[in-house]
Amino acid sequence: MKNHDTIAAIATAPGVGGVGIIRISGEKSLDICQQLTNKSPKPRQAIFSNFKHKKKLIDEGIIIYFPNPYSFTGEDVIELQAHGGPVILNMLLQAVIKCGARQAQAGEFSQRAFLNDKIDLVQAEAIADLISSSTEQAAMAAQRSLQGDFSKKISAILKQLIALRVWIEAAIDFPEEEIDFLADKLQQRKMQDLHQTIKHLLSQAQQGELLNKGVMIGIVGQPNVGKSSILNLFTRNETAIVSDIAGTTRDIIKENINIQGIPVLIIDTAGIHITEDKVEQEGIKRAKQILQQADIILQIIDSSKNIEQQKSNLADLPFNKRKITIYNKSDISSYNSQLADNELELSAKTGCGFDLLENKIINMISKENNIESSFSARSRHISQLQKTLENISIAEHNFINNQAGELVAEDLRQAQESLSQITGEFNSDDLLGEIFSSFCIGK
Ligand SMILES: Nc1nc2c(ncn2[C@@H]2O[C@H](COP(=O)(O)OP(=O)(O)OP(=O)(O)O)[C@@H](O)[C@H]2O)c(=O)[nH]1
Ligand SMILES: [Mg+2]
Repeated sequence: MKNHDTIAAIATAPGVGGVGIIRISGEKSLDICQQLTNKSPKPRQAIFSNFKHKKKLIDEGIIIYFPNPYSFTGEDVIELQAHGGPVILNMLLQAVIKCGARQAQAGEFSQRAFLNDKIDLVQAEAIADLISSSTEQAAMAAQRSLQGDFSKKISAILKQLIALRVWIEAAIDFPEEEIDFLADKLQQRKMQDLHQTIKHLLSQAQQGELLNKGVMIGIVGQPNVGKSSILNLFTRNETAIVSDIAGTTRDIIKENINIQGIPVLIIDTAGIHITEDKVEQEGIKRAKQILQQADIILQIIDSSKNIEQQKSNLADLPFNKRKITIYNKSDISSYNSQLADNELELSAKTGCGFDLLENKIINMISKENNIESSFSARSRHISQLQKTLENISIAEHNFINNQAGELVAEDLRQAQESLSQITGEFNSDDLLGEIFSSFCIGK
């Protein structure tokens, strides 16, 4: 899939800065550099030069030449470091284009790096995630993916999977080696191990996705229980109006915050109850939508009122998500029963219990995985891992219960295909286009 166009783009962020970089990649890079500078730079050495087009001086700065294959894209790359103003950089880019390059599309440099085997698809996605990460934890997770932490785990599983395929294909092809291969306990165990390993990786990837895209937390409950007061605790601001009038919040209120380094979108909602008020009804409808969309639900109960009544009023709602039940207003009452693991007492008024709430949220997100070593992931990876797991489960069933060797071979082949798509083997051009077009220009 060799690409013959030479591409160029401003690689630094739009706006004003001390230095701005134009990146050029492709066969004509060196030739374009010579046209603009009259110089032939040595590999990986910074040299100072004028940048001229048709004898007109545009700017001066540094040239660096990265000959293929030792460059980000794997092609010949020239970087021109000029002054970082948008007008001057655009003039320089236009000159580069007139000398034979074309404007790069979004993500095209990374796409070429992928096509030239410099990075796999997970790493290419990690670059975009690193750039757009909103907290330190998320950035470090993306960095670990970029360094190959996630890809290595996938390769290790692929290796096991391929070994199993080799074994079963050989067993099918040479039946004269008359042993009942499907009764082979060692291979059965290997398949079960594989199942467990993929399951564990899936759970790590799910956490990685939360770190990457952020966790959506919805605050729900009946009117006046203190939902908006709790939102304000999280934002450390008077974000939502708090009043003793039931039905104060009618709309959805969203704020981006971070809890111990994890990006969180926290959402306050209208109190759920039966009402004739049209505006409130719409608010309640939206609150219920949040209940479906959020990753974690905080169900707020006013502990100074009838607790069982409130619980039963909310009982019909789809709380199938990870849920924390908060007995609020602990300063004026107390919940006398034993608290379960996902329950706690809080006073939004005094802040007492808030640390515990934050810790519970963090524990819920990082249940069995250590955030310090987690890597970033995307929903695309999760769905491929889920498919792989499904294929393996079917393979196990066909192996152990049905004793159907041919079917097991096909299931394992499909599992390998699902898994390989994560790092980018066997992907369609459409999918690649979709992934890379979401990148920024110059990356
Ligand atoms: N004593 C005490 N009062 C609280 C506490 N939390 C909230 N309140 C009071 O309860 C009332 C309702 O608080 P809000 O935060 O507006 O409750 P809400 O659930 O958002 O209410 P709606 O938006 O109407 O659904 C206000 O008068 C708050 O001051 C608490 O922990 N202790
Ligand atoms: Mg409110």
